[in-house]
Amino acid sequence: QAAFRNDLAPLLDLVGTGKESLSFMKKRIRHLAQQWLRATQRLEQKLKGQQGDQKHILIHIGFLTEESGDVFSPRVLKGGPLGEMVQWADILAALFLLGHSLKVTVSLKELQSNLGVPPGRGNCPLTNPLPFDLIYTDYHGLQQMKQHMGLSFKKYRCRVRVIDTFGTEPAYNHEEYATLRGFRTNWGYWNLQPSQFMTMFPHTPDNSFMGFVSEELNQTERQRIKSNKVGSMAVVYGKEASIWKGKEKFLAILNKYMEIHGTVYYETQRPPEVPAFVKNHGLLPQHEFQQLLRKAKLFIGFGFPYEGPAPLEAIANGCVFLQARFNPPHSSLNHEFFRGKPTSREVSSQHPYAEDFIGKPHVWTVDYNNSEEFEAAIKTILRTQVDPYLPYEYTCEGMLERIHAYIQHQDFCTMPSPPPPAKAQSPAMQSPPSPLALSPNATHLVWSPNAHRDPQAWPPADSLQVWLSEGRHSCTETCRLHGLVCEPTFFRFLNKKEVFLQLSITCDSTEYEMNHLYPAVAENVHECYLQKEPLLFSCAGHNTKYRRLCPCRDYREGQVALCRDCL
Ligand code: U2F
Repeated sequence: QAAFRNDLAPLLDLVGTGKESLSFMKKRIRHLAQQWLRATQRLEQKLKGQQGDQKHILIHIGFLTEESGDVFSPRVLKGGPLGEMVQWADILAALFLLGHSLKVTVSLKELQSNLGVPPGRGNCPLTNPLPFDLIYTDYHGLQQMKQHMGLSFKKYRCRVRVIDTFGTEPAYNHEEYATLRGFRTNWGYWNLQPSQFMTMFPHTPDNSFMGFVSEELNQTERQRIKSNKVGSMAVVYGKEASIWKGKEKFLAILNKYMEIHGTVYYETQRPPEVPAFVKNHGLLPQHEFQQLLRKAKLFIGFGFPYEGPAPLEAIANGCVFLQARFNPPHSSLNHEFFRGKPTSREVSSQHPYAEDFIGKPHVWTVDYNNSEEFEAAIKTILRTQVDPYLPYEYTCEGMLERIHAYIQHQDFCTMPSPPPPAKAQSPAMQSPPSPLALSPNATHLVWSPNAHRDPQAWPPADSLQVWLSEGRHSCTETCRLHGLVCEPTFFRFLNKKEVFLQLSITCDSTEYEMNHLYPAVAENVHECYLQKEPLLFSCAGHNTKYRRLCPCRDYREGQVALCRDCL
């Protein structure tokens, strides 16, 4: 049984020293400790003693190893990316508080010794069984494990969880398919279960949503912040000077209405990209940055960085976030930053989560090419009152609840057992045909009340609804349009010929093929297709030629990763 912990100090000793990135993470853990501890107590009460098993967990942060170049650590104090470190610090805190036994490694040598690879020996199977139930790592770490575990990598890869900021879609994960169909990637094809990849935001439901946390406010702090807001103060999103380049026009408009602040890193003098009328504080320690956000009315993004933590922190501290709409959307097909990333996701603004999951009055997404629209948005924001807001999934309790559910329920090592082969039974012994799992409900299918419900299945299958997509929509979008979320583990229930029939779809032919858009129907030619390769079941992806069969489910308010009965 995992006993929830009530002290984060011992975790700090596990994390190690000697890198700016590690100091940043420890500082963050220390600063958020009280908030984490309160959340752990709340979750403990909610679970009423059902804490589940304690796991032995290895956390190998590959991008911080010298062997992978460790390009981030030297940039921690220079305005470089911090989002990944924010997330790893929070993962460490959550796993530790949930009572698991942790080992943390940030070098190849430590990795080898923890895995049980004798020094100097590479690429051989492990001599002893792997001493960890779970390994959290990233793409760099995955590569290192593959190189040093020989054949054991294949055996144990079901225990791995890959922290993958922007996500990996199934079409890019399947080696043979990706190679044949040109889903090129810099990060390799790993043939993992797509839910083994864990993202920073709920990007594609094919992956698990890991997330991170933001600082939370109590009632008194909320009141204090509201009364101390400086109505005319704006903070620009961007700690590196390059982000400000070419933004003079917007800054000039903004300067007509607001006092502009920045937190841009500099060495000795103001970076030329930052105009003189901007009050630049230099890169601030994280908690001082939060203090600045508490005073500001507006947090404004100029298009980069994509999908970072700062807008959530700003909104949680009562700012309005103003950001650019991307038209056409940015993606790996048309934009350098995303090129080679294993996703075709279309990024419709600097922060699609803020746009889609939060929206107005907290988030304004406007066309920056249209100066009038930009200026009008600023004027309206100045007149708008907003309260601090943090979605539950980004609170400590929300993150603990989600990780706890994943650890107790996600099992990629035991495959669901296939139905017994019909031929093995004599006709007399054959059981009566089981009732169809799904039943029609005017526009879609729902789980049949009399169908067998596997009590072990997670998420529980009775939250399933099957909807048919329009050709222009992926299953992710189709489910969202119905107030639901795509649930890839349910594809197996609808990858059946009779489901087309139940949806009154005429199939002149039905083929099993490898295609990440299947099951689907090419309606005009009455051709139906089923999925031949379960690893290719994908919420992502659309093509006007097909209407897809989409497995959707409900979700808990503010916690999209979990269905209503998922705890
Ligand atoms: C994202 O990385 P970034 O580090 O650029 O993301 P930000 O949203 O700017 O913020 C990361 C943290 O930096 C902190 C702030 C955030 O939690 O509190 N910070 C600070 O400590 N001092 C300051 O003066 C200003 C901010 C994303 F997270 C990465 O995954 C991507 O690789 C990257 C590029 O898209 O963007």
